[in-house]
Amino acid sequence: MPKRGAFIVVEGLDRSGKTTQTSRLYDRLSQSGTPVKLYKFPDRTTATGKMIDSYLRSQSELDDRAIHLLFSANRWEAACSMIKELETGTTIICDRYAFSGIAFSAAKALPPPSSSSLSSPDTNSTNPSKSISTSTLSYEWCRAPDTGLPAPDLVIFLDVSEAVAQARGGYGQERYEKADMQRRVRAVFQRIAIEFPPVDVGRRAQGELEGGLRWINIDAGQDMDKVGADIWNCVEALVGGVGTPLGRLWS
Ligand code: Z5A
Repeated sequence: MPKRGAFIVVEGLDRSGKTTQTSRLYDRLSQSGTPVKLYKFPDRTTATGKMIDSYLRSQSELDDRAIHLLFSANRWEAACSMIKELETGTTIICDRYAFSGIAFSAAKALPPPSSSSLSSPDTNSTNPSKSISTSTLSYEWCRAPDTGLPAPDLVIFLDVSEAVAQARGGYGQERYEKADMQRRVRAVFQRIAIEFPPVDVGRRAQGELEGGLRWINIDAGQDMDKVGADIWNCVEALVGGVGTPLGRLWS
């Protein structure tokens, strides 16, 4: 049976270098002759994407649940094409995906974090799951609309401290680009990551990364080339194709 394409998602906080690294990875794969497609969510060009864009620029107001469902719909719009591409051997690289959807929406229901406990990349510094699950915009509620979407083989989380992110130009003008919101988002990403088996950056033998979603944290505070090299270490084994069937998120 021919192998399908690999599905690789890059997640991270603001200014962690997602766009830089997904485009570098895309270039590297296409130059080497690997069939590859780059997605970025939200896709602001579609009908739902235009509503999302207007909300993010604070040009319109929407209920927190309505915007959450629009972000999810924006992914579902692309899901059929993504599945076809993966099944016909194209590798997909994706700049943000459903994990951002949960992180940014569930973060709204978190109590204000203390900067000392949440600004470092130390994943053991908080236990956000309790407060998330008792809130009205609960973690489970936020996860539900994306259940059944194509599941990535690998999620690369670009981990960057608040100080480093700020040094890269600070936060922009959009709705979520504020230090307090970014700290809450980090806490929810930490909650999401514990659902998946951890993998070391150096672990890259084919087969070890197949058969279910893997989550890898990469220190995105390093220089761009080193971050790119760490990412390549993780994805190299997958780019020849994946022998296991495409999974579905949380199903
Ligand atoms: N959102 C949501 O609420 N729900 C959802 O379901 C989804 C998203 C999918 C979309 O923003 C917003 O929507 C986002 C989450 C929310 N809100 N926030 N915050 P977006 O996708 O349009 O923008 P972004 O993802 O936030 O991009 P970004 O933070 O602006 O940047 P980035 O892609 O992570 O980084 P970059 O553009 O590659 O790099 C930023 C700068 O740092 C740039 O000058 C680079 O040259 C520099 N850089 C990058 N890497 C390095 C290194 N290693 N060293 C030094 N400098 C570097």
